[in-house]
Amino acid sequence: MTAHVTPRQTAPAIWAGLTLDRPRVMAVLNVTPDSFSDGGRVDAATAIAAGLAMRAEGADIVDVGGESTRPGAAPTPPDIERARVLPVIRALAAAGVLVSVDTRHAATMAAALDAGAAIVNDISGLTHDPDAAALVAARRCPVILMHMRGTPATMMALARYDDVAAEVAAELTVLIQAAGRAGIAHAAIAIDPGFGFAKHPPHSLALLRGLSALTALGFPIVAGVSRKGFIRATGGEPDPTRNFPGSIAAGLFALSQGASVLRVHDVRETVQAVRVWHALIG
Ligand code: HH2
Repeated sequence: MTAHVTPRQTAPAIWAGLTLDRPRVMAVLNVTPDSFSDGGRVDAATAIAAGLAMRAEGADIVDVGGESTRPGAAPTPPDIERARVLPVIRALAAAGVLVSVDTRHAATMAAALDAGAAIVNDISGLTHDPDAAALVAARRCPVILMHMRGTPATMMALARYDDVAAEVAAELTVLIQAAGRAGIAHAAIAIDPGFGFAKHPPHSLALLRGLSALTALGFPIVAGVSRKGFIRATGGEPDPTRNFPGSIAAGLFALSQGASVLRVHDVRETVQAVRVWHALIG
């Protein structure tokens, strides 16, 4: 992989209207029956109440998703995905919540933006749907480009790296360049290492350790370490819902390595930890 963009010395001070002078917390709101860590929330009223509670607990962004992307997951038809997420996005946005939509499908992105979502979060880095990049460019919305290889169904067979941080940085660079060619402004872009996506636990650990390879690209970094398999494997707690201690250990480490946004399930606890961490680093 030889492509590269000219590194910017520092990430921008503002992304998605949020100043990045302090860490930001993105709350995970899965409206799915089968997400690995918190599935089973498909009822709109329950999901809306959960999203409002996350905002009250201090979340800066609520990330609404209607398709589980756990390893081996079967794809969700986009019309079912939309039926799950749109009522939730509409209600949260109407209540003033900054909403991102976690989707790989351009039609879902468009409908979610129409319903009031402000940010597109695409685990495929705008590669899954050929219409996605043009849509994001036309809407001029902030976007999270996440790294993975293959699809959730195939990704773990593609988890082979010599230098995971360098290879992820190079592959993210290709995504950034494609987004730029589609007309997406650099200021709209945040990048995400994609912990657990086409990465076995040792890869995720090495990637987190080597996060500076990504910060060197000069884009805000979103880190989704919460309840991921490498936390469960490393900390020895198989129950995803009991993985906050390991998740926050990795989350604070990610912040110290230059991440700007933590994508998390345990909002209240994370907000408290991040505030203390931020006060200490001054
Ligand atoms: N992880 C998941 C889903 N979307 N988006 C970004 N930007 N970064 C991530 O690390 C990320 C993501 C998977 O976690 P979760 O939503 O909890 O589970 P599931 O895919 O089973 O719904």
